[in-house]
Amino acid sequence: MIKGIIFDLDGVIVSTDKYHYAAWKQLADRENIFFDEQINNRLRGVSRRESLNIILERASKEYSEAEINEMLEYKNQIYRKSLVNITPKDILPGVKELLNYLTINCIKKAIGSSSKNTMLILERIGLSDCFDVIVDGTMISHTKPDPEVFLKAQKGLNLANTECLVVEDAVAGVEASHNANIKAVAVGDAALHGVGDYNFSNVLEIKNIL
Ligand code: B16
Ligand code: MG
Repeated sequence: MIKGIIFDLDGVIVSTDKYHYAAWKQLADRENIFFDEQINNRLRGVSRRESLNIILERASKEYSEAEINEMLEYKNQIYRKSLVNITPKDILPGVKELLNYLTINCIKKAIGSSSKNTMLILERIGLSDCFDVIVDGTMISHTKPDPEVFLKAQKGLNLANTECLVVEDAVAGVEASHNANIKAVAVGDAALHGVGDYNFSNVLEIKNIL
């Protein structure tokens, strides 16, 4: 029986993925590195540093550690500026209704995100008090598909792996969930790839499997 749901943030609760893409695109253009939406799909769920490593696969020069840090900071500044535009209206369809349903039915809720901007985003969309447990990019050493973020969330919820469900939009995130031995509901890009134990177009469909 499912007693807790661990939500990924970006691409599940709110569509910040378009802002990540726009910021990375601006950096890639500045550096004359080819970058498109297809490559961007590989950045879903992985840390900022690992995302840059993927973009730099197409770079024609080697970058120093100082240059890499400057690029990470440049991208994050652009991204954080765009987060100012986010409001509760940006919460993805079905999410609020599902969260209310879980609260009414005493099913615990957690966030398991790779983002170091998680708290800022949750505050912008008015959901910072909505979760029993929040594990974000500031609290982990290994990025998805490593299971660390979900294992920490599961521990915080004080539930067995079989009592939890992860909701993810990233292929790397579904892999992380499986590496933690937790079943995954895939939405968005991960659902298009059919990698989840369940592949849904709207998170509200989760009600049917509880
Ligand atoms: P930040 P999630 C992830 O969030 C994003 O999907 C990924 O594109 C991003 O690189 C990562 O957070 C780190 O974000 O730069 O804000 O620390 O999907 O795990 O909620
Ligand atoms: Mg995501």
